[in-house]
Amino acid sequence: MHDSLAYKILKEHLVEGSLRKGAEVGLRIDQTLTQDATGTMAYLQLEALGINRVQTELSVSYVDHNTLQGGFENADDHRYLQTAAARFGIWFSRPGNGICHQVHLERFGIPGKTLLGSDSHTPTAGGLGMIGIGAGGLDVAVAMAGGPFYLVVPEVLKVNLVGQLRPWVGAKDIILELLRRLSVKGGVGKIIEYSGPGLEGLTVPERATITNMGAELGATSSLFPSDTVTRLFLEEQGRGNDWRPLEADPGAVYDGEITIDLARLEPLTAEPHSPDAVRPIHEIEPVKVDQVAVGSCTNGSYHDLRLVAAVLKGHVVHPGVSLVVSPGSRQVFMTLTGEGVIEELIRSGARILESACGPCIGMGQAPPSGSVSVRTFNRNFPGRSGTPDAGVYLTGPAAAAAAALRGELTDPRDLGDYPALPEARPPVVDDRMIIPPAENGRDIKILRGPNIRPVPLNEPLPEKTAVRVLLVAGDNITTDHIVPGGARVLPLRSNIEALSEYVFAPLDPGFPARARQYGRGLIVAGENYGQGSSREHAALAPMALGVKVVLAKSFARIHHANLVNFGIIPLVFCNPVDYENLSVGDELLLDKIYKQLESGRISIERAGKSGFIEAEHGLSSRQLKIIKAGGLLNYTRSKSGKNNQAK
Ligand code: MIC
Ligand code: SF4
Repeated sequence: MHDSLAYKILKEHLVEGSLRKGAEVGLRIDQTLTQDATGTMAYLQLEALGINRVQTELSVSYVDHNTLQGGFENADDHRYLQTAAARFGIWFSRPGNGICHQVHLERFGIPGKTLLGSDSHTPTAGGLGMIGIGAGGLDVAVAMAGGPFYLVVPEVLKVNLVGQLRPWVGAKDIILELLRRLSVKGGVGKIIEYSGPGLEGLTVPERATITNMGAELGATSSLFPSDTVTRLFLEEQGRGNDWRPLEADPGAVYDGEITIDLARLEPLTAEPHSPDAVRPIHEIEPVKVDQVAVGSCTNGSYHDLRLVAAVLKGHVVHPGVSLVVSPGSRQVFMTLTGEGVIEELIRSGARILESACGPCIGMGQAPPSGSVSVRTFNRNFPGRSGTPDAGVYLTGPAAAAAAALRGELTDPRDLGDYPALPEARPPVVDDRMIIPPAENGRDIKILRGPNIRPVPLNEPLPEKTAVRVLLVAGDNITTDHIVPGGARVLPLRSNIEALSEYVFAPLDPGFPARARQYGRGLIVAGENYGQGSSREHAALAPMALGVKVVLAKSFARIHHANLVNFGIIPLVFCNPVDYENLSVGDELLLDKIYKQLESGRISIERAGKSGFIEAEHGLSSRQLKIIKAGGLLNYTRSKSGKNNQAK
């Protein structure tokens, strides 16, 4: 056999279909994770599936996104999640315990296993040699109920790392280099597998920085082998028994190969407003910086934060800069506290936040109007920081610290010698903020607040319908455009009706009113529609506004699956020039839809105009059944004979 590591793990988990590139397969999922912003919908749907206890080896519910409690909504959601976890046999990581991906890496990830998470950065776990995949909450609910996860078999791209990083250059620069070369679409339909002599020098948290941002490449997953570095990491976590060595077969066959010479990398940054707008920092004209934010699931590790502290040591941040630091987990926080690093950061003027996503998703710390924020995070989409006209630069921790010191975007090499860091301490392992599942949850009452509303269901697909064009959007539309984050909108994640008022708010605030006025609607979009997060709300909320079809040049994987799950037909232009001929308000007719869907192609008639728009869908027969039923919940319930409305 000449299998890549990715295919070896996939083969071990195959329950339906055969591992042929482009075919749909069903995979057994060993572990799941959810976070609070997507978790409430996931567990409402799990309830609707009518199971008693999760069927996975391990499922964890994290609270890390909606941690500012400006009203009752987020706190009610946390209480709902805690009681739902107890009811269904799920581990519960309490608010304050850290960001799901960081905590999962530390406490639960196991090489060779599969992890499905209702968060697009679930592939972070690939730093440990496991296949982590991001998905919508409903797919995760189905996996918790013991169902397979369906996936189009990806290609495997090998990234060969050679040479050694130079001082001041870090793991973030490796993944930014890949984004520079491949773009935010470059990983679509691919698993990225790292190998080569450069691996040895990368710790598990550094590897996790790289696998984390594979999501920004659009990749299905990213994967490192499980080697001695992995073993040492797990041993430090007191989990040496979870280790098993894993690597690709000798002579493994790949669909493509890229080599990165680590010794040639320089400190890089992604300029506003896309993670692939990457340039070497030293080539950029001076940029005044107003805010620096360190943390997130990309760079919130012990090593990242102590490097920032070491660079700042003995200085106070530039008077024009507000520096905010959020440790990725309580473990990171406590280890740094024991070493005195948190005190050093405070001395240097850092504002210490709790271990959570915080500013990364606009949950507080929105920067000033028209300002520049330098962040060690993974996304810099417009408006995501909470300030519509702010510009976010993504960097590694060294460059973030340099910007905090100098008040302008700075190549950290300009600071002189790399700081001497004391020997790293072992992590403080303390799981008391993680509540294990109850033996028997049957009698546990799930507590719901008034903002937690039933999941809306779609109508079954009609045979014939007229729809009107609601929006003509460009390329690379993100889920942050469709359903924005931020402290104002995120608390509405459990209430789709209220949330739908914000659909496309950053692009076109008139969208919800127009959708209601038009009735059934269609969205026209360019390439890579729905890139970014896994939030199924970006399908659910438009569905609630009557969107029936999205007609695009191409789709991002997770969003495409979410559209199908909620009965919205994702169609692709056969002839992309048709995109130019569509305008808001155009009326389109879809007739004999069932028959047309079976054929794989659909002709859409333009009311009052001659000629048809030809589109195709590439959906599997399983997906077609879901679309016809008006979504996966309807489909699953009709199969099991349960037809009452989801509660
Ligand atoms: C994100 O980084 O965009 C999020 C917030 O973590 C999302 C999940 C969500 O929208 O709740 C993601 O990446 O999937
Ligand atoms: Fe949280 Fe940001 Fe990571 Fe999303 S990308 S999980 S918001 S830290």
